[in-house]
Amino acid sequence: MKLSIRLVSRTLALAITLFQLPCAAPASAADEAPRPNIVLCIADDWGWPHASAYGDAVVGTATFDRIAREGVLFEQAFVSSPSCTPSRGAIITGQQFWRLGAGGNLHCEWPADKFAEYPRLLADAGYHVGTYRKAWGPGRGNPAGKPYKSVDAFLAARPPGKPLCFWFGSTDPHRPYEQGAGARAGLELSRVHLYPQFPDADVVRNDVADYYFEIERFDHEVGELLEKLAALGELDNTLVVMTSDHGMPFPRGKTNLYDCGVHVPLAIRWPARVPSWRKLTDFVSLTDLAPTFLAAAGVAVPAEMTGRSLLPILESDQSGRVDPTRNHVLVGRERHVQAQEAPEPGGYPMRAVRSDDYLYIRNFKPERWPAGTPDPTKAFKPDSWLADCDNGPTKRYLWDHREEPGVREQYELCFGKRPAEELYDLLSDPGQMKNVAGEPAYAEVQARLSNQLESELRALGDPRVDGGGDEFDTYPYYGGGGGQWSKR
Ligand SMILES: [Ca+2]
Repeated sequence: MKLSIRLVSRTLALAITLFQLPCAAPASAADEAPRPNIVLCIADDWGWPHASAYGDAVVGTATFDRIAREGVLFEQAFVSSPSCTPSRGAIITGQQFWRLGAGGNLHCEWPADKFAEYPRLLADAGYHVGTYRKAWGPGRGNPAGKPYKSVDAFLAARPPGKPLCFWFGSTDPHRPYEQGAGARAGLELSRVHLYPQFPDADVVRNDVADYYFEIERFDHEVGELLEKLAALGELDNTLVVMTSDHGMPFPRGKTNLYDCGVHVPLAIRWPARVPSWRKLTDFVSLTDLAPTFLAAAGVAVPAEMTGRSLLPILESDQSGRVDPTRNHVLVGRERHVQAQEAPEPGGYPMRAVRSDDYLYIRNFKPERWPAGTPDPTKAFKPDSWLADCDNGPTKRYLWDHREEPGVREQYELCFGKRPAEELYDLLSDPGQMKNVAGEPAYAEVQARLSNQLESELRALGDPRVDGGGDEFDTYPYYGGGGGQWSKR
């Protein structure tokens, strides 16, 4: 009796399954849903971990925190290169900056029609594409889409029924700052985050607070943008990304491969497809954004894109390290401004691999100055020396106090020459201050990471890895003589 009941129920179950198959397979909810809007909100020089969602005690980032809370917060997001133009080119093409020819440098001419660019691919797929304020650049060209004078102007120009692909680019918190703005806004100077290479001085704390002030302004503006999308009834089917083009414009930050230069905030919200309240430790390169956007829109990802779509980890309901292969990233840099001693026009080429435990850096031209040439024989001329570090009170303080014990070491770490290889043990030295390359105890790790970096760069077509790449030093520079000190 029992057997026959079981047989009947199994037969029934099979019949029900067969009956359901034809309608279950082709039409999933995702297929029927309208295509999402794609909105990238990108700050200019906003570094990790300067958001309240990451535990910063002073800066208030209510909008970023909301995106993280209602979506996904990324703990390990990195740019391709800590310089505006190559970082943005890498985001647009989904490729590491060293693959972009002249596009790998600041103040370059964009190699038009050479690379697949996500804004153009989405326009071809029927998206209404546009930008507001700082998009790709500085440089000649515009692969990011048509610029609009305001968010409202972009929305008003949308043809009926088209999904949006919008680039909301702030120039915050790029220098220069209004000095004292942070303190006047009530930011608590005693609790601002100081990277270990910054002297603990009032002028430095004020400088960081002024940077925070601009982060808060960016965060507020992104909040206004979200309100506009909500008013249209489209916020929940919008893939919102909030991030930055690289780290903070401070010594050993921007233009450097330490975390202060390449580690950035990243939060992504898309309630229609992405489970909320999750914190991921997967390593992410911002080159992953373009394939993510294309995949979310149902557009094929070109093979030339070296980034990998984040959709699988976004759509997971897990936290922590969802994809175990996402355990490191590669970062690098070529020419920022023309900061080397005349007549040398070259940059400071370097590449690095960053994992949970180690940061390994290869400096290809260790005879050059990493932040540009200093000239201690003359009075300080901030517009001509150490030019790869943006001018500001912290840089000035390091220069003025560079002979003092304590500051001398910080100055050297920020501006002194560096060996061909650097290795930092992140478990004991998260601030990346003590280079252990060459120490016998680390010989095995150093050799392993050196080989890993070389083989991965080679696989990704990096001309530097086999002794090439000098073309990055000779591509035209359109920043002008004093122009490199304008917003960039
Ligand atoms: Ca920037």
